[in-house]
Order: sequence, then C-alpha cells, then structure tokens
Amino acid sequence: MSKQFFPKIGNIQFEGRDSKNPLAFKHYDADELVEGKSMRDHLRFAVVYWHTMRGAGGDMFGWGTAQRPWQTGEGTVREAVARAHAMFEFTSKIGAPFYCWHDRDVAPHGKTLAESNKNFDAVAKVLKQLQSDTGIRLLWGTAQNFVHPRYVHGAATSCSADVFCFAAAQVKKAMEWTHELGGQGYVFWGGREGYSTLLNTDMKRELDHLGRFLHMAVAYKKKIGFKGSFFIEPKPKEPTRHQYDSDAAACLNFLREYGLLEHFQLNIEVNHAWLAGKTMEHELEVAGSAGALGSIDANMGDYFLGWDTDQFPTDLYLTAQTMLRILKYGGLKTGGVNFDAKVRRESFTLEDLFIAHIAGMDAFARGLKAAAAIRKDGRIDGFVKSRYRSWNAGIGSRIESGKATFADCEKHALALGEVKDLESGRQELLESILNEHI
Ligand code: XLS
Ligand code: NI
Ligand code: NI
Repeated sequence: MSKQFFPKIGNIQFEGRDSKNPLAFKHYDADELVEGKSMRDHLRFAVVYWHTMRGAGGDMFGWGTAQRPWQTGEGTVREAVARAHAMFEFTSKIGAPFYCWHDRDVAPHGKTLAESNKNFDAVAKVLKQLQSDTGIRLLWGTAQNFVHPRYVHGAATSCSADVFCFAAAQVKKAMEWTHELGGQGYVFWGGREGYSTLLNTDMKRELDHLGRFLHMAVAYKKKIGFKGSFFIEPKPKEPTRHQYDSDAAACLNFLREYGLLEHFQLNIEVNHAWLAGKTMEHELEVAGSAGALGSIDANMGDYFLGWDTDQFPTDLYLTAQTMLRILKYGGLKTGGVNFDAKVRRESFTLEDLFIAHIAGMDAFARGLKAAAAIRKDGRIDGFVKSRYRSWNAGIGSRIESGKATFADCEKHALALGEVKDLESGRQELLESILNEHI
C-alpha cells in the first residue's frame, strides 16, 4: 500500500479482557469458537464507506470537526482513489473481513449520468485491486438514490418517470459493480421512497412503481447472473415523514403483495427499529420467522433523541438479544454485522474511528458469547417451550392441526367450567437469567 493514513496504528490485536489498551480487542478474538464456529464467521463484520470515510461530523449547527486527511475537498477521482486506500488500510487494521458502499460514497457525482458512471468505473477498478491485495470482501453494495436534488420527490417512487429512470440506471450500474466485486448481497434502502403529505401524493401509484422497480432489479440480477442476496432495509421515517418500507412487517407485506417475497430478505438496522417504535429483537423475530432474516446494520440510537443518531452499538443487552435472535434463526449466511454507525462529532480524531469499531466489535463478541451461554443454560428456552405445552396434546394439538371447530372449543370449555392452571409469565425471572449471562 502506498501512503499510510494511519501510520501510528498497527493491526488491532486481541489482548483479552484484562487489557487496558484502548487500541486492542478485549473480547473479539476472531478465531475463538462459539457453538463450534469462529467469531469471525458468526459476526462477519463490515465497515461502511459512508460514515467511516465520508462522515465529517457536521450537524445543522456546525461544520464538520473530524480529522480525515483523505478528504481534500477536491471532489475528484484522484481524491476518491486516495480515499479507497484509506478505507482498505483502516478495514485491514481493524480486522473486519467485509466492507460496504453506496456508489456515490466511492466516486464523485459527475455532471451527467455518463460522467458519474465513468467516475465510478475508475474507482471501482481500484477497489477490485485493493480487495485482491488485502483479502477484504464486499458484503454489499447499494445506490445512493437520495442525495442528489433530482431525488427530491423520491427515486423509484418519484412523481417523475424521468427520475425513475435515473434511479434505475444507478441501481443497474451499482448491481454490476457489486457483482464484479463479488458482493455477498445488494441492499435497497428507500431513502426518499415515501412522502411528506398525502395532499400531493398518489400512494398506490408510487407503491406500484416501487414494485415494478424491484421486479426490474430481479430481472437484471438474473440477466447478469448475480448470485448474491437482495436485501430490503426498513426504516419508518427520516428523511421522509413516512417511508414505505417502514418496518419488517410492512416490508414483508409489500414484498408479498407484489410477488417479490422469494427474491428478498431483510437488512435490519437497530436505530431504524427504534424509530419504528420496535426493539431490534422484535424486528429480527419478525424477519426470522418469515425466513427473511438476511443481514444487520449494527448501530444504536439515543434514548432521548428521536432520530437516526447511528451511534456505535455498545449496549450489551442489545447485542446479546440481537445475537440470541440471529443464533435462533441459524446465523448470518450471506449477511453480516455491518457498522452503519458514526463516531460522535466530539470524537473527531483518527484514533476514535478505531476505538469506536473496537467498542462495537467487542460488544458484539460479548453479545454472541452471552447468547450462546443463554442457549446452553437452556432455562429461557425451556421456559418458553413449557409455557405452550397445552398445545402439544388434546384439544391444543387438534386446534393446531386444523381439526377442531368452534363447537369443539365450546365443548372443551364447558366441560372445564373455568381455566384452572394459568401460570405466571415470570418476566422478571427471565430478565434476571439474562442478566446472569451479561
Ligand atoms: C440510512 C440507512 C443507510 C442504508 C444504506 O439511514 O441506514 O445508511 O444502510 O443506504
Ligand atoms: Ni443502514
Ligand atoms: Ni440508518
């Protein structure tokens, strides 16, 4: 690798739980086996281009604060190539096997679509080289269909058919490069696919267009022979007031309604779940039970702020509950734990980028170990199983198998006179068992 952007920092090592070194893992030991599989393979960590390389720490009230020597402000392909080197140096040193991008994080917008494509081609070739130099793989690619002013009314759900075509062209290109770079998946996050007021919106027509758009993507996937997974990433709002892919259940319903379910899985993001008024584990359970748990965007929100703060996930209860659901549904296959997270504006040094990822990776390692211990302990699973035992035989099993009628239920209830053996839900006990493992 040419010029180093992090010359003072070497490869981050696992030093064990007693280490006080801020630049070392205390819990994430990539080779350690959990339930017979290495942590590396369970967690499949990915670094994001957008926050980690492009985030400057600006907010509505202040300029960026982040020290990012690769951001020269030129907006050229040359700058983008240097940034690609910074990205791979960082990802190698932190020891993440994967990374993710939006097309326009990687290469600058051109004045025309043709120029944007040319810029993207030039930088994506460098990514290909860097992937082969470092062994880092692409978890997923996506198209940034929300920053440019043309997407003011949405992309696939824009009122303008011209805008739809630009969005389609961008996704087409991003899919081609995802395929060429061996991406494990491709993500659709509906940034501006929603509305601000129904007074100017034909919702049904917009949803039909989104359905068309995704069918076109499925057809193109087949055409180019891309074997990776398609993921939809739910989020209820921000930037739109109402986003169509509002939560896991809404996405699944949409996919089912438009005949797309077999082609998509979900990419569940913690902060988006919270914005939808749901827990992460709820969203994972909804996706998992539908056979559609694909990947996760790992971050968390702030309990006191109502927007996508995208903080690094450092809450052990969150990571433990997340990993419990993921293990329950057989683990991540083509998906991964993608740090769609940004350092706080106050954490502006280069070192903070490492510290934040270490904090997130260690929190997930502990969450994974806690989840495995809870499963091995078996009390929580055992409790849930036993709670439903009235369904295993007699009237319960006849209802489940579809053999019982309302009249049978009535007969059963009349014979009982009253339900006599209701049992406690034991929430506090179960929470304390969870605590034992954290
Ligand atoms: C924004 C989303 C975005 C997607 C990729 O809130 O999380 O970053 O993950 O387009
Ligand atoms: Ni995300
Ligand atoms: Ni987000």
